[in-house]
Amino acid sequence: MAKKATYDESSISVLEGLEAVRKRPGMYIGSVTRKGLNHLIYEIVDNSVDEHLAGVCDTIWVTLEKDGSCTVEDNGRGIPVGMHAKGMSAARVVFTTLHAGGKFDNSAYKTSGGLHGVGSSVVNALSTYMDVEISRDGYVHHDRYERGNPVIPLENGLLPKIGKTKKTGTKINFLPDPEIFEKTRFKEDEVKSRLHETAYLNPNLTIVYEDRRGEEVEHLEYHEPDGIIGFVKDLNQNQEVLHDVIYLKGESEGIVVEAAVQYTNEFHENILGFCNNIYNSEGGTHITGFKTVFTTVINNYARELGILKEKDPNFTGADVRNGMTAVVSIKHPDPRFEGQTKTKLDNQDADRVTKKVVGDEIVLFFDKNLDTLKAVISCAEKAAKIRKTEEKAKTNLLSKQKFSFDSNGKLANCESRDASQCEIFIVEGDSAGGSAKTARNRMFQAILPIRGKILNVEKASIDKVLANAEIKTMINAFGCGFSEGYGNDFDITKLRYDKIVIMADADVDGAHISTLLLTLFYRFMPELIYAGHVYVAMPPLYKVVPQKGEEEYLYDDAALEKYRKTHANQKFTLQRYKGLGEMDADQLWETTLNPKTRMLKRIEIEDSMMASDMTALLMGNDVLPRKEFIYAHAHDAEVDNQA
Ligand code: 0RA
Repeated sequence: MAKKATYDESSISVLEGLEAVRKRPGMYIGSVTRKGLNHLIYEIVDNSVDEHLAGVCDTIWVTLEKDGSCTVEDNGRGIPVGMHAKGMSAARVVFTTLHAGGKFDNSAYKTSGGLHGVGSSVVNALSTYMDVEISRDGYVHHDRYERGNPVIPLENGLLPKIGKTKKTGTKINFLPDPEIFEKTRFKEDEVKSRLHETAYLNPNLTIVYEDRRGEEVEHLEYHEPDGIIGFVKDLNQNQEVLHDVIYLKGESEGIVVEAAVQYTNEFHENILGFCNNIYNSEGGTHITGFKTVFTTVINNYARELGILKEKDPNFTGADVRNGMTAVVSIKHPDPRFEGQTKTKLDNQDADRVTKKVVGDEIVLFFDKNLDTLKAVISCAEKAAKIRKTEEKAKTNLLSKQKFSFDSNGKLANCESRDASQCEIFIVEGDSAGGSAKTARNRMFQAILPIRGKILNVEKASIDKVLANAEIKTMINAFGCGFSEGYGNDFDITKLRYDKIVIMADADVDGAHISTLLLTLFYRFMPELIYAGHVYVAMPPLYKVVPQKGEEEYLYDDAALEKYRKTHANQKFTLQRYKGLGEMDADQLWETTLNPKTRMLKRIEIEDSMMASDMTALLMGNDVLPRKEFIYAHAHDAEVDNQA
């Protein structure tokens, strides 16, 4: 599979380990989708962050280059270049050996992040080329690899020197290999969000980001001296906050625990966990410890203050976390992770220590800050009240309407009950809904027309949301229930459709409807989005029929512009579609329903930082950013190639 690069006899052939990485890249970086692609950058940046944690590096430069490569440079000590026991420069050993708990596992190479330079060899194996410049001991040392193979001859086992310097540091430039990755364009929003996160977690670090790929260079500097306090403030920036950020820090059993907490008057929680500065998207023992102790402490106070009477049941954990935004960051000498993606912390001592540190510190804090305590308890009271209403509404909803497709008048369901084949289209407007019902393949395509604007779930209370006829119909049709911060009854295995497709016009109203639906899904059925079941249909704006040649659908004005240029001397008729309602059944089938010819964009949420930004956007009162979001986001998402 790997093409052999041409290289000189004195160089070392690809080590078996790197071949293994190329054969099963997913095992080393999670996936070969764009998520895995961005991961290459983080692997390299994390090594530089380790150098920062060792106290010898204060700036990291990350540049997305014009040729599609990425450069990561730091002003640390520089990777050691001297002779290694393996008989070659230590730097080359770092880039060509997999460090799965092996040779480098000694204290000289180990800092709090783990093994130093780990991951560099994986990135090397998956890059068309990797170019390395190490400034150390007065010289710039150079090395270069192609698909993991060294292509520079060593000089007495050492790297050639290509210049003199007084500085120290490491500069790594690599180009992801299109033989490995489905897409090789780094996704800038996700990279920026991750780098910003890294800056919050390392308050003394500056990260300079530059994107040189476009016509204009984008230059940003991330420096967050307030650390995780600033992180929480920024997560809450568009929300009404109820108090200043609470900051806690302590140490026990050699584990340092740090947390920042702030409540808003929103009906949801957002708790992010980090271990050794790495984000744990699935949480883990530090997060469960944090949640447990918070619940205990708040219930204790509520009883002490007489807010909960003897006969009252305790607040649930979800009640207590209603409105909470928190960042929990621990430093652990020996982190262990569970799960496929290794993003869930597994150390039992992290649970115990987080409970102890947060428990002790939060009591010290609340004893001195009664107003904040009362604000927090009143959030829990509000949540408990809503939870009770919700429990009632849910019982009604499920008992009266359980899986009763026919009673949902408007839903034209499909015949197949094989969920993996089925699709449901949520169509704006009755007339488009009517055409869609005629046009569809009734075997596997269901149509649910919705009228006008559904309720904005961010603004409405839960009982109102559940009373809304269209929302009820949707929840019933999908079949998996819904979840909210107050108990999770969502069961994705019951989902009746593999694809949930939002079908709205390509205008402002259409964008608004899409936004409202996405908000609904994100709030009440987020797993649908995370598992990639939610799509937006992309109906074309134009159809061109040339006198000779094939007719074509064009999806935006840019495409039309391009068509006009490339068909300058040809005659063609142009049809503009004003909306879905204007297409006849055949056109609708061809452009938005037929899996062979339609364009669908999958909605993706890369990480909680982005998700949180997204919520702010969706919740905010400004219409423009929301509209921009929908268009920008749909643009970034994957095109679903069915054919
Ligand atoms: C091994 C040992 C030392 C530093 C590094 C590796 C190192 C690795 C990377 C990866 C990116 N930037 C880096 N900077 C340094 C310690 C060297 C010493 O003690 O001088």
